[in-house]
Amino acid sequence: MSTVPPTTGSVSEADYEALVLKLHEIQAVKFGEFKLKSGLMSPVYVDLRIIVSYPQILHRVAEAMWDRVRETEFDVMCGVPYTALPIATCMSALHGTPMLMRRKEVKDYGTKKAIEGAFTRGQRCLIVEDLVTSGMSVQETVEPLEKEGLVVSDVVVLIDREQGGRARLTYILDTLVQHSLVTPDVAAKVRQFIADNQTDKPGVIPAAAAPPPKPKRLRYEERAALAKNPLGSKLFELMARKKSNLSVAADVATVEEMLELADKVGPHICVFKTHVDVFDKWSDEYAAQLRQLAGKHDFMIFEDRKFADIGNTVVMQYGGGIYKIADWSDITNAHLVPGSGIIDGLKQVGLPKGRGLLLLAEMSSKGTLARGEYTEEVVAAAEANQDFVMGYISVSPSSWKNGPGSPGLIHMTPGVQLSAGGDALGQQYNTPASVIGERASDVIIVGRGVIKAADPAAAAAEYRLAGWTAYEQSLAA
Ligand code: 5BU
Repeated sequence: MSTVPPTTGSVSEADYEALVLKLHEIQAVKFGEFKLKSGLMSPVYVDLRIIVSYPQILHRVAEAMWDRVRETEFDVMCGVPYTALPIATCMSALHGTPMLMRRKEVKDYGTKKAIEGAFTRGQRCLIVEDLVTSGMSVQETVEPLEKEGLVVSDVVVLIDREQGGRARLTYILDTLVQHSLVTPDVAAKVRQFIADNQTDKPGVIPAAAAPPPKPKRLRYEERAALAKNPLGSKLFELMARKKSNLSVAADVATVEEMLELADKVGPHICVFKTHVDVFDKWSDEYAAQLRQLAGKHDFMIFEDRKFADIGNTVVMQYGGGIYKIADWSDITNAHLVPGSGIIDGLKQVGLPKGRGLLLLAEMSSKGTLARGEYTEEVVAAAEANQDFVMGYISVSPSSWKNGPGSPGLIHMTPGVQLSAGGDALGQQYNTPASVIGERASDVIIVGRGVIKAADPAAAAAEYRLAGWTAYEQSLAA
């Protein structure tokens, strides 16, 4: 009995069988004694480079692979150089999904780009590979893509040497034996070889198949116990108690509008975010009124001040001036551009008052420089200062080198609307499902999606449900 790869779409079992026969005919699959790159002697050799000379076979291969991913969601695709490049190009041209290319050697002149093509950070990328043996070349492609902020969602592979794939080597073997193109002796030898070198990988393998498996997502209440900053711990508890991971950004012009908004959306949010310097006026009295609403509706206040100066200056900016932010705002945030002195300065003022700090690890805006090694430095600083740093402003923590990091640190993500897109000044939006589910953030920060709605309370309820559903679903995944 042959092991038939399950079909879901337009490519039938007969099509697969015909494709195997064609691959054998053009010697893309050969039997004999071959030395693999790893040094291992193999009774079978697969070399798909030849398919560029057979456009009809290339077309069939592309369609067979597309068939495997038609249910998968991705925005762009990238072929692993070199053999899978024509396959990916063909899939792209046939189905209208844009393609990217990874340079094998990054040139030290010219544009120095590791990834060629048009893309935006946070887009989901499908990797196309012809043959997987160890996963090494896939991993070499995943890394530069993730460095550019792309989210590698899946990898589609034509032939998986190590079995378990939908287009398994064993399937190829069975088909060829049936057609008397391979003798049972050779087939037995190859089967033994596969059995001796077996691992289990499906035809569409998650990108995480090469790196270690993702740890299971913890509930907010479990994370409350792991947070080292007391306010961070309280925020996780509040979110679990209130069943909300929504923060509303109160970017309105007057204090009256801000207070009215806080009263309206208060029941639905965990955090109310302000830019105090956009309001028409400010006083201790308004601060007290906002705090009173925070108590009434059980939310925290986050002044999105984005401090960015030396320690000595931020001490004055945070604790003093007209705004006296540390007196009324539970949470504030800072860039790490000045170095870790900024954390020390803010900590001096905020820690005795029970406040918490978010470090800006990434930003939602187009062309942000907060990425790559900078983000890694921010992560190291946050991990090292967990007494005061409660978490991050982040966009795609799931694509960071070590994922979202310590579970006691919270991730809050701006640039959220119910449909993806952006504004005319570089803001980029992702959906709640993408931010919480795929990007592994914890809190969605929504401004105009709520405040510009005809009914901000109803809009907040809708975002709250979307954010919470995404969280519940990611726990179950
Ligand atoms: P919007 O109306 O949902 O686009 O508002 C987003 C809010 O989040 C707004 O107050 C910004 O200042 C804030 N924000 C952001 O959009 N992107 C960032 O990277 C950071 C803050 Br940090």
